Amino acid sequence: MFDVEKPGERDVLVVIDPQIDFCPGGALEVPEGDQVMALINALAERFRHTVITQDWHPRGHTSFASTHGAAPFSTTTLTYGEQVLWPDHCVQGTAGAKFHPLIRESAAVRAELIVRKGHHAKVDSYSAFFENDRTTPTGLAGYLRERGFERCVFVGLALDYCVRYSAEDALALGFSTVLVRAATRAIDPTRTGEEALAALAAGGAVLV
Ligand code: VGL
Ligand code: ZN
Repeated sequence: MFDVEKPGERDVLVVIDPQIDFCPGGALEVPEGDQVMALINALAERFRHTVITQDWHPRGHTSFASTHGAAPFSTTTLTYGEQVLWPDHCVQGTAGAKFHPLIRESAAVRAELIVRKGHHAKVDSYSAFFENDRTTPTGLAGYLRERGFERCVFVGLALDYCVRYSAEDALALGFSTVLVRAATRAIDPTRTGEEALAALAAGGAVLV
């Protein structure tokens, strides 16, 4: 069994979107989002390998409610299917798109790769592996395979969107998939957060 205290050479810590806009006071806040940062840093010190994703949208991105003159948290149908419309967040180069200060000082210093996603103006990307059209790859799967990693250990924000989609894709791609529950938080903990945990457990992810 996987022991999170003793990660091996083929295990990689995948830190999803530890950004200021997803923390309390940010543009798309995740309740208690800031509370995962210290634990993520502690994990990154134990892992031999860490990669981080960064939500990184151009202004006027198709996932922004403002782009469509719609209300934040409403949904719309885009060319690739249903899309939740978010408040403007993680705009490229803005303060809110930066990593949380604790991450900047520690996990981000150790990270071997930073994957930016959501940079195509007309496609959103929740998953670290595929954009929301479910076909455009970010390149992460190829990177991890080429480096010989076998197990992805997920932490970060938000459990019900980017962490869930990333972990589900990791399972589908054949990686052993672990979620460290204490190092993630959901945008909606009681509804979509619980659904995410149930779906990941049912899909074969190990929750620790
Ligand atoms: C995320 C919604 C929009 C996330 C990113 O990191 O979970 N959620 N963009
Ligand atoms: Zn986003």
